[in-house]
Amino acid sequence: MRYAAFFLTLMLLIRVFAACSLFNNNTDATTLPSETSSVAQTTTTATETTVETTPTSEPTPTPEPTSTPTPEPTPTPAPTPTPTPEPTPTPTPEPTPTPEPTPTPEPTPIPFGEEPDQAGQADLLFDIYISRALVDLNQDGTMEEVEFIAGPATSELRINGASYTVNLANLAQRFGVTDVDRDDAILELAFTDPYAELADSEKAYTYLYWWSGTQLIKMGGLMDVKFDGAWRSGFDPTDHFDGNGMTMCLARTEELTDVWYIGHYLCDGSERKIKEKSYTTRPVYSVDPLVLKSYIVLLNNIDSTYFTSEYYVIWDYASGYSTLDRDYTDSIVSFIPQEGETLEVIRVYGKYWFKLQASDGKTGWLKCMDKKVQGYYQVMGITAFDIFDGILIAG
Ligand SMILES: [Ca+2]
Ligand SMILES: [Ca+2]
Repeated sequence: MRYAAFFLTLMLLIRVFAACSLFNNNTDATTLPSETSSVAQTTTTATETTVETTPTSEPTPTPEPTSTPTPEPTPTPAPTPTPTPEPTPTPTPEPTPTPEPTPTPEPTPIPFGEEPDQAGQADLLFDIYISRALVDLNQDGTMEEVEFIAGPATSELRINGASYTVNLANLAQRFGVTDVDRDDAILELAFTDPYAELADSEKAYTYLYWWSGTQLIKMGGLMDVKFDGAWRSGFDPTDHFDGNGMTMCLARTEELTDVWYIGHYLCDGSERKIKEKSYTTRPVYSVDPLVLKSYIVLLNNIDSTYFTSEYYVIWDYASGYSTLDRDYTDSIVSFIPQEGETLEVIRVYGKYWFKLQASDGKTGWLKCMDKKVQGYYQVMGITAFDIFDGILIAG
């Protein structure tokens, strides 16, 4: 069998060789493919039948390399953009101003007025001068030249050269300019007593004046208002002026007994005289107590109506009021303190009204003018001395 196969193969090779030669020499190629084809078919058949082919083992596929997963890169955080600082603008240097030529100094006129000692506070004017002030007294926009010359009997005030007499003796060579009421077009002049060592019973005064344009008009005196010499350091104008028309100063009443208090005053009338405006206030110094010689009706209210004739029954010792209990009260009567009781002045209302307090705290008002207790004086003809012991008579 092996020889036969070899022989057949050899024969086949020969035929193939011969066919190739024929093909090379034959120009007519039309018939050859079919022959070649049949030979090829034959050969193929033979090969299939005779050749055991050792199956070629397929190459072992190269294992794909296990790919190590590339770690995903950790995203780098985007850097926060640093803001670019804005450039500081370089200031354009301003041109150095050309210095103005120094004017030839004119001779400075000597001012008429002094630089005042400004004793006022906030918007309260109180300027203190020794002798000369340049000030707009009538607030018309034009300054007045004011000159003050203190004298032993009277003093002189000159305003724009016109002379006025200040009819006060022994004033200090010093004066103030103030504004009692900011709402009127007037400034006031204040002349004052000279500094001195005073006894307790002596009080220095300051006197207010104003200028009408043609006249120098006196308004009145203010007790214990003083700003000359060593008094200046203790002087506070706000204690005495509120700038709204009111002046305030120490006051004294001796209508019943000796009582000191702070009085309030307003400008009154065309001449603007200061006039007391009554209000209820405490005495500033302690008042010696009064002792009743007989009972007295004290009132609930400050009201002068009760001294008219229709109320006379209240003040008549022969009336029913004399029989009422001490603690009796009605719309008019506060209480009826009795003989021997001690009463203290705890309030005043102006010069004439006094609020008295008994030792048990009960209080009531009476009116007294020139030691005449109102009501009792009109009806009974008696005075404060007939009703009270302990009235202090100022020396
Ligand atoms: Ca003026
Ligand atoms: Ca004024």
